Amino acid sequence: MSWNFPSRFYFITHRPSSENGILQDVKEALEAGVRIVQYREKELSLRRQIEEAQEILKLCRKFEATFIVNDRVDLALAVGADGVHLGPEDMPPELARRILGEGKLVGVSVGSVQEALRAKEAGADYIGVGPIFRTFTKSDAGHPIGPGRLREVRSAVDLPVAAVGGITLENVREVGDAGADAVCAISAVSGRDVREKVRAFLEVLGR
Ligand code: TZP
Ligand code: MG
Repeated sequence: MSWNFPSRFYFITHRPSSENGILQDVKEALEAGVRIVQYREKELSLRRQIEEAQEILKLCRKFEATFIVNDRVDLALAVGADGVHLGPEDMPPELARRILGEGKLVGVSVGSVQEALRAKEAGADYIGVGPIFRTFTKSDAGHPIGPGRLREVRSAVDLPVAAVGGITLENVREVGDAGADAVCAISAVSGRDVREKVRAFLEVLGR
């Protein structure tokens, strides 16, 4: 394993619950100490996504943070992002790798040991594991797998692991103890006071 998350909180944008706008949210997360940001946009036109992603990339560069684009390999390449994050409905990771080359990061969502092994085989640089707990943020997230399954995935696959789904300040320690290298939390940090909420997570996680 050569690459690992540059911060233990992995920030994901979420327009529906943002009160101050995505750019402000990203800025606050970076100010709190986040060094990996994912642009996850399910509403805007591709043209608007390109414009917004370019702005987020500028912010990430200023803080020397890694910038990942969710779902779209073309958008990631077009704006010069550091990588993509792909789920089961997106481009297969092998094909994304063929397009992006070795110099970009490919993250893959998994929910089981088998899927994690497949992601490793496909050349993933990291895996997003979840949903750990019940989530209302992603309607098709599937059944919660729990910290136990997270631990199994962690010990079966030698890849950096980001845990996602229903993670809060109350349960994040348990998630860290189960072996997550980083955590993603959307509802627990979105809305207002993003900086303070993210900072509280980083305090528990230690970086
Ligand atoms: N992938 C799996 S669950 C999820 C994503 C993007 C949503 C996480 O949001 P929340 O609010 O932290 O449960
Ligand atoms: Mg996707």
